[in-house]
Amino acid sequence: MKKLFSLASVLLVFSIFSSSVSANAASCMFGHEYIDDVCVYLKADKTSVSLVDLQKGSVTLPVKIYISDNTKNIQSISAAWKSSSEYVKTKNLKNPMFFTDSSPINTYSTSDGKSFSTQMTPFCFSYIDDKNNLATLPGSVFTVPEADAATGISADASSFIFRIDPTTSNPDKQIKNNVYLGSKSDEYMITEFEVEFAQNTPAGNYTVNLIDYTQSADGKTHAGTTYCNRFDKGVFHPSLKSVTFNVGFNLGDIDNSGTIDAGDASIALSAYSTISNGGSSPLSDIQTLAADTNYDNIINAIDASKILTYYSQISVGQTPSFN
Ligand SMILES: [Ca+2]
Ligand SMILES: [Ca+2]
Repeated sequence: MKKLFSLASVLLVFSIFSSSVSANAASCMFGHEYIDDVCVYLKADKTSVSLVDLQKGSVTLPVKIYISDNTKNIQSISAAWKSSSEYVKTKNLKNPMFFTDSSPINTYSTSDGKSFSTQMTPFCFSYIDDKNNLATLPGSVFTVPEADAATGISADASSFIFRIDPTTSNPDKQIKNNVYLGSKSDEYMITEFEVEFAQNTPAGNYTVNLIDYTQSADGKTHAGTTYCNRFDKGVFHPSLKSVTFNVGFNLGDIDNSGTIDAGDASIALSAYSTISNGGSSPLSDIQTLAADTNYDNIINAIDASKILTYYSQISVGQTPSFN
């Protein structure tokens, strides 16, 4: 691990995160490291869009951003994402810390049995104070573009930064060992946005990708999804997990019966057998999309196995996902 303790870099990191969102792009000029201890991922409860629904107009689905963090040393995190499809727009990014005097006070409980009240959206970088109210770690959320002052929402969703304020009076407690809301870092999201599918979206797979670190042609670097910790001031690259939506079919439900079960696994295996013996695929284009559960454009035993696993998890009351 490269240690970057020079005063210059320390000051530079501080000034960048203290100034503005757009300046964050410059933070990549010093020290980058890819590690697996942190994963930033996108998750949607609903990942399929029916063509019947699209006939009535555009369809919007919520997406949440989570962080799985084994380091507990994160001081700031930036995430950026995009869809490469002209039919898919990301919008309505929420600042989870935003509320107004008229925002309702809601009560929630964590998986470890604590309850709390808040006018904010419960999110991972927050904690329950001694009055059982939700409080945020001393820090700020920056959304790009800037959130509307009246709603806390950015109309176009493309990226955000959450930064824990390093000037807090009690930085050790807050930063050296981040206490996430709930029992783990991803019990609660960082924040959320929406994905809108245009009315004329054709059947197919559509991925909203978290953007990794990129380097431009002129050699200047740009931050994508990165984080900094409090100790060596490097910029780290978490592993990323994007989310794929299925338009016009339900992944795994090859026979379009409305359920994913052993029959679908059997169809995938049978198609694989036919294809591998030199025959042409018995599956329609839509069925092929539904059968390719790992998105590698091949229908084989892996897909059948994933469908069976999904079915067995559903059967015992779990909520599995192919994503
Ligand atoms: Ca089925
Ligand atoms: Ca496959």
